[in-house]
Amino acid sequence: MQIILATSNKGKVKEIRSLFDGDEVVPFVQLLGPMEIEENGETFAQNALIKAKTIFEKLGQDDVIVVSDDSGITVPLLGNEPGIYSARYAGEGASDRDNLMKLVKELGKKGAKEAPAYYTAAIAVVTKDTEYVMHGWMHGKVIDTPRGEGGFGYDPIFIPEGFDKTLGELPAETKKSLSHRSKALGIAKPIIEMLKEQAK
Ligand code: ITT
Repeated sequence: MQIILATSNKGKVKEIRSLFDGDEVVPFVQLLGPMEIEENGETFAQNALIKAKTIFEKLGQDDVIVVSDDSGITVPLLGNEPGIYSARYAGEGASDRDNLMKLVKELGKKGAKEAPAYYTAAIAVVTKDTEYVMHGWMHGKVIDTPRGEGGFGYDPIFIPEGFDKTLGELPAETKKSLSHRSKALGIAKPIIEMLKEQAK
């Protein structure tokens, strides 16, 4: 059974692929072309399900497993912003850099050079018969000066708990061993294996 990724985010595709050795994992754009999906849910879980179910329906095939990821960063000092709005914190169509700089600006308004923060990932798994959502979290802090080029999104200002470097500076393998996405996918993988077995 083919696993289709319901995401257009290249950073996510790279990380998710690195966690699925051997499995055939195909980003939906390769089959359907570019597509905007309206994410009007109120939680990460709702938005992950919206994305996976939309792609499942558009594909119109029963023999696929669709996997989606809705994720973001939450900063309690900023009233839990940007949370589910992480991709559009600086406005619709904002780039990763715009969003990161908006967060830096908001920290500045509070007179903070750093603040506790955490990433959340909701991974949805959808087939013709079932749907699942798994969550993972990574705690740490955000800082007011971007450092490093690795990762994507807010990674250059995020320092995971127990480290003194940002995810922009740390090796991809370190992020893989700690991340919200890896944790949620760690639960999703055996479920996907079970669904594949059931389909045989
Ligand atoms: P899809 O909906 O196509 O999956 P998206 O980028 O719009 O792509 P989201 O709506 O889930 O995805 O938004 C996630 C936002 O949170 C986005 O701005 C990311 O940069 C940020 N984000 C999520 N996980 C991250 C991570 O591991 N490292 C850095 N930033 C992350």
